[in-house]
Amino acid sequence: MTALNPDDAKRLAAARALDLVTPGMRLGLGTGTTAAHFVELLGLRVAQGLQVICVPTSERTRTQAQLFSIPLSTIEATPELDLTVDGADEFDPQLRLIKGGGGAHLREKIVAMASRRMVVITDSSKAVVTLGKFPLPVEVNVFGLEVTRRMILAAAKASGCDGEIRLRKTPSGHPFVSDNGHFIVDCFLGSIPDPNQLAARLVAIPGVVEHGLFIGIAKAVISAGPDGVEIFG
Ligand code: ABF
Repeated sequence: MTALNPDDAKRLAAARALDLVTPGMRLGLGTGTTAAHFVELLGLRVAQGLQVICVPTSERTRTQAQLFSIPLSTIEATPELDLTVDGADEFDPQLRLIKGGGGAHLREKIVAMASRRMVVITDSSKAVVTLGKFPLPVEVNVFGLEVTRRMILAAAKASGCDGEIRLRKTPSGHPFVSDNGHFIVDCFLGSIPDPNQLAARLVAIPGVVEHGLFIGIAKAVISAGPDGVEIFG
């Protein structure tokens, strides 16, 4: 038997999530390579006549969905969704997530929280016992960047984390700018012993627009790997 490579695993998880979609649903579409598999598979079903209306979580996903002629709406016009399917950078046994490696976590969180159900699709490499090996993304206001960065560092230390906070840059060396016009800093913490406490401290910082910890939001994680598909939650 050939081993499942990570991309096949992502597609398998996406295919499983597609089973949750029923005609007439209002869907949130995630961002990232795993979510892109879901969008593509959904597009094939739409071409066969499935009727859904979708809200994308990024301009990238909007463009991809348009290529597949998936009917789109905005979160303003469709503020209540039935299901959001999105990827993650890490998930722990309590289904707490780190998201935002793709820089889209603000819209992803708004869309997920507007949904009756948020389901995560991943390859099994994203499962961790303790969150934090993946750098935690925090979307920040451009004004006061250095002040905000220092406050994030202090919040991390007070929550038992140690590490570095770095401004995300593009390959050409410019600051990465999110779809919402903000910067992103990545918190290289190694381990986050108390994600709930860190999340509470981060939201209290004025320059923080949104952090990439998703706590109590995902209802299930569909994880695919060499041993097949596992569903948590
Ligand atoms: C989005 O895509 C993000 O929140 C997360 O950072 C990333 C996961 O990427 P991939 O599916 O490409 O591994 O869901």
